Amino acid sequence: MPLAPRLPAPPEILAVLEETYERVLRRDPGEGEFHQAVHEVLESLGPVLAARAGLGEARLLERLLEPERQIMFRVPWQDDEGRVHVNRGFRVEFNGALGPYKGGLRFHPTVNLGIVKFLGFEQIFKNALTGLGIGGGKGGSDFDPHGRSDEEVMRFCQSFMTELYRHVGEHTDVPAGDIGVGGREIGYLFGQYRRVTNRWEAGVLTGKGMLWGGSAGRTEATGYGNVLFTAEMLRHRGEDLDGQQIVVSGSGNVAIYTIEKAQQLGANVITVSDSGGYVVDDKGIDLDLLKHVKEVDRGRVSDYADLRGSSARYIAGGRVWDVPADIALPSATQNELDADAAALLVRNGVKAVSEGANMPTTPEAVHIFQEADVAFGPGKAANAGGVAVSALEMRQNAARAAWSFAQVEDELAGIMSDIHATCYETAERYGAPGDYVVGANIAGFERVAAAMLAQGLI
Ligand code: NDP
Ligand code: 2IT
Repeated sequence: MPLAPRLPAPPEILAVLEETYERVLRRDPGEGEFHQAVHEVLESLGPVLAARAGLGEARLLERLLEPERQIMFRVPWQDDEGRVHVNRGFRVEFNGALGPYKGGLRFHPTVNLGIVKFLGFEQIFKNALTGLGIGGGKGGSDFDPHGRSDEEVMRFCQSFMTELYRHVGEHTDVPAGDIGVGGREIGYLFGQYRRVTNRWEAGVLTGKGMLWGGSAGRTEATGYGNVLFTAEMLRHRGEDLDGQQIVVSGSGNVAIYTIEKAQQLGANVITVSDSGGYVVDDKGIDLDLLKHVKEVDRGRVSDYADLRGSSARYIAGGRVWDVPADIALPSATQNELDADAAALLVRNGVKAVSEGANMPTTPEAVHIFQEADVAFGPGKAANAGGVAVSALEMRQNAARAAWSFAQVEDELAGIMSDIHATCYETAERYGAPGDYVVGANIAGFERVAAAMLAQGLI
């Protein structure tokens, strides 16, 4: 896809952006999601490069697009029947200019180097926007935890950490959860790190249990943060969440706590989904039931529909975007909301779309929303609450302190409001009022670029 710059810039700058993108396509073939994430950022950067000629001489874009370090390793493990499996492990330490590499681990069969690089690249800008001194990284494995026993997941995590421990550390690289990695997996990973290093190094992972160094509010942070970001976007348009009808996709960590905060603020959330299909609940999602099905039983949204009674219907294979709503909060995975879905949401009167997941909206769909003047919150701003509270967890670990839930929630609200203001003001400054995509990309880039230039050619 050719670049379609979002902002005007001199032809020689646009040529540099084109060349940079071509180079990525040539040097990193087959990494479609990474290309997509790079494409979106480059489209925003024209005027920034034009204003600062030194960036070109420093080859800053080329350096930014080349991870500082990429680690791939074998993860052998045995299932409960004694069969041997061999998975692939990844950690991409993308950019450490602002602090230790920070970003989650994803366990999902679709994980490959291109996916980890797209996620790590997004994380650089997201983490910069938090203002909390964290660099960008991401990791994971093509291991599929679905249907695996606790013992199998434990053996996998132990094998994964038996290699990963060499590369991580509280001052080096601090992983956390993402798809397929939650409190259970972080526990097994932390146990193995402690065992092989013989160190109590709480700050090496975030998302830990509350008894052993975890932060209050980390579980809730991503979903809560996205709802707070959505509320800020609405406030700038003279609206709030009270009484709004919301469709949420996914039914994991991000989706569940998105629903919780949206309900607290008076909204009516009527859908959840997983890779099998979706549920519409006319009475609004029963959160206690959803948490029981997903967090206790590790079940499916179809189980929720079975247990909920007549208000809920399960539609196998469908998508939540078919359900009319005021607000859509995609919270499952990348590219789950395409142009057809966006056009339908717009026809049905959607006012705001905010990304709980990373890159869930295709570029064509983003375009459709923005053309229709729908408030659009890009993930690198809207879902930054999770990694922000991870940084607060690191801060508590360094001080051997434990903050209350209320204190963390208060900090999170301040951080999300600051991120919103930064994106909003940056977009205005560059002549694109209301364009949070431009605001997030430029504001994130400016911080990382300034730190990279100050630290010299490394
Ligand atoms: P979980 O594993 O808790 O939940 C993931 C949910 O998304 C499940 O309902 C899952 O359904 C669904 N899903 C995953 N992959 C697919 C797919 N290929 N097609 C359809 N549905 C899918 O993950 P999280 O809630 O933690 O993460 C969700 C998204 O939010 C991801 O994009 C992640 O990168 C992003 N994110 C997460 C943060 C965090 O703190 N956890 C922070 C910021 C962003 P099924 O069980 O059927 O696979
Ligand atoms: O995408 C993300 O920001 C995360 N999965 C959370 C990363 C973290 O380090 O908490």
